[in-house]
Amino acid sequence: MSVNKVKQIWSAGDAVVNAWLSIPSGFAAEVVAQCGFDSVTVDMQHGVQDYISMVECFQAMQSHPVTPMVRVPWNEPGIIGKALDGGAYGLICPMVNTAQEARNLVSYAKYPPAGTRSNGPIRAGMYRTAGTYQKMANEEIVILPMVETKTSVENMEAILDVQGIDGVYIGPTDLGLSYGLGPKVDYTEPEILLIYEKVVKECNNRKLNPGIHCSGAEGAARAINMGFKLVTLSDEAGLMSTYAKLQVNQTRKMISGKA
Ligand code: 3PY
Ligand code: MG
Repeated sequence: MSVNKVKQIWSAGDAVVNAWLSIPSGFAAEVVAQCGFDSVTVDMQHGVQDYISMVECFQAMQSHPVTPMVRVPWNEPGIIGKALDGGAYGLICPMVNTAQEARNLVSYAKYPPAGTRSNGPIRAGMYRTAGTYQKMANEEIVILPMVETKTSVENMEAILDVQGIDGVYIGPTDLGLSYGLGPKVDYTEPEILLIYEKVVKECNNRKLNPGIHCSGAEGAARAINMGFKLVTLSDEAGLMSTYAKLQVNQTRKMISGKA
């Protein structure tokens, strides 16, 4: 059986509920990691995260049953190898537009002969006894290129045919922008839903796992019902600000007698 909870959930045919960390704080990661998520992703692209804060977030979530994942800032071998060395067991990569870019991503993330990742799992190696990490990393690390442009939709089948990916991850706001819509997260526009249906169908045909960024329970449940196998529920900054605003507004209404 896989040691990666995300892969275990997929093997059982179920959907992964993923958290998203924008705040560069081990304590924020610790709070989120005990909320019942299956995986927790540190966002190094748009989150206020750097390499050290990513490592601190991974350390903080280690005693909780979640898969540590990262969204790297770009499809670039230096940061991909370094993020994996820091302990990521899942890799989400933005703006993968072609099959060649997906092949590059796989190559950066896997040790030879499957890829070109350089050896040195400084922290990831400590998850297991010395020398065993490299033997299982190629199989265990989840690789999800992001489909988030018109070009990537046009190349979707070729991208999904690339050996070594575990699925794709939809970035709805970038995708919408490239179609002249939005930006927003939980689209219900038919033209975008048709794309989602195609992603799910083509992934199913190849036993791959489609993932998508959502803004909360409603969009996430809708995505899972459509067949998505990994959903992100906003980021912790979004969840915090939504709940804080709700409480502030409720308090003000109550004291002015309008509640
Ligand atoms: C997008 O919506 O474009 C994303 O990348 C989600 O984080
Ligand atoms: Mg994006």
